[in-house]
Amino acid sequence: MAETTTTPAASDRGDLADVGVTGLAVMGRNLARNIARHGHAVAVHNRTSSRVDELVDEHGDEGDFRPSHSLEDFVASLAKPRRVIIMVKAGKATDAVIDELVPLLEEGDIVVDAGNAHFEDTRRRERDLREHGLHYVGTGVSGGEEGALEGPSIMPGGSRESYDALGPILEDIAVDVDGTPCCTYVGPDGAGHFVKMVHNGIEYADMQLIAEAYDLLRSGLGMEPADIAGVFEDWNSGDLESFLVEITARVLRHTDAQTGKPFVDVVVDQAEQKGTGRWTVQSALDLGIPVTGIAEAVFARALSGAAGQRKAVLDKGLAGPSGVRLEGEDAEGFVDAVRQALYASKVVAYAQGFDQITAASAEYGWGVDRGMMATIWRGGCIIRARFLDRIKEAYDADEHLASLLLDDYFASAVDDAQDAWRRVVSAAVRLGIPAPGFSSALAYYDGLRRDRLPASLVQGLRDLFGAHTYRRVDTEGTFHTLWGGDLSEERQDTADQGSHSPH
Ligand code: NBP
Repeated sequence: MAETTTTPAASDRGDLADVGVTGLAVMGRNLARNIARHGHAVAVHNRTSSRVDELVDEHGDEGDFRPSHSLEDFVASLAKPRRVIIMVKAGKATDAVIDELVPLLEEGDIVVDAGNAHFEDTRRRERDLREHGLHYVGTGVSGGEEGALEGPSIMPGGSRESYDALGPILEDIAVDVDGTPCCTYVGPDGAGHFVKMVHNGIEYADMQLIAEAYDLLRSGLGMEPADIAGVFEDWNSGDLESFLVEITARVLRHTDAQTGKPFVDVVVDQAEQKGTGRWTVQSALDLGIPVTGIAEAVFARALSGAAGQRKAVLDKGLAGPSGVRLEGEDAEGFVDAVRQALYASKVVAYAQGFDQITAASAEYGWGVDRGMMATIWRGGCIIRARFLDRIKEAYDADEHLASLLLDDYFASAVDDAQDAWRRVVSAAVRLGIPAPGFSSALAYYDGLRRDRLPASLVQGLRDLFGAHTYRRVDTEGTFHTLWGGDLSEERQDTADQGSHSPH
């Protein structure tokens, strides 16, 4: 990691701090330590003062910390333009801190929100602060508490000018992969938080696919968790090499000390969520981008959490295969087929996530460089993976690539995997093992490559019941058939589409 920065040392600037962090819970505290460890003087503040003292008491020897017990002192201790990183609970707390900060700042100062804000909140805050002559930098930070300390992946939005002043410090503290920091300017206003949100959505999809692979091996082949751990370890030395595959092996190998059972068998099977996956899907619905992998992952968590409903169904019993396993020829090579299905489904989930970034970038005028996003996700963050190098190469080769699935490498990787993928999805259906991620990814792939889709029938139905009109394959224009009359067709050049019922 580079130790150099364009920022003059604090001592050269009247002994003022280079940057400040307010909000010293687990993330802010570790981020401040990371900044200090890289030789930057960092002012630290927290609403509850004891956190400031704890940080300095426990880690004061790691670098140059400037503790403040009031926001006024905190702001006064910063060199200009002031760089203030807010690391508090996303939502109202962020607004509260901004409201307190703004009157203390001067034109040209930079306010960084490094929490997990919704990108629309970031857009609103950026607009508001711009009116005060302040730069507002909504920044995605990935990697959890360990990443914040050791080197996260950082996704800053906001003005280019603010990045010029802030980027060197952020690039210093970000993790470095092959000599490149996992931090780059993402784009104006909400771009950084948007990209972080989609990153989290992809993380949901990735984890769901991994969970399905585990379930298929366990329920379909009767393998034990420790043996499946070995399979994931093996997979981690190939194309699937990634942080999530690596930690899957660790979790599956873990035995509960109290009971001696596999750890996964003593954990309640209800996955929780903090909301960024749901936000990703909500945004995708608004943008009209099918992110089926992420959506299935969010819904699978919701289904797992529907405890009362699941118990009622279990008590009554619903018909379907259960406890059936693959045997003989059916079981042969199934482990490797699951590996291939996982890889192909993962390609689809990432392709969809990048489609969403593409659509939002066009909608909001962000100009996001997709290859650079793959680059800065290679380290620090939860979805770090070998695979991201391939995505970067794909966008480097064609910056206008319409879908990752069209890149030569991914097209042939999915082609190679598709027999296995179909075999795994068929087996899941036959055995009654839910594999929504695998099967929806395959359905998406098949939908995308179809010459004709049954959407033409949907259009016909919409025209019949709602006079929503349709276009023809052979003529320009918009048409409506007189379904209640003589079935003749009318051209509707000024068609009032959707005026009858909103379907
Ligand atoms: P939390 O999300 O638990 O927030 C606690 C911090 O917010 C404390 O410093 C607290 O001050 C402060 N705070 C609150 Br709550 N209300 C406040 C208010 N009205 N005014 C001023 N300060 C207020 O902390 P975290 O887990 O460190 O996460 C920080 C941000 O980073 C969040 O946005 C989170 O989503 C994001 N993030 C977290 C992770 C992770 O792995 N935890 C990963 C990536 C991003 P107090 O000490 O006085 O109560």
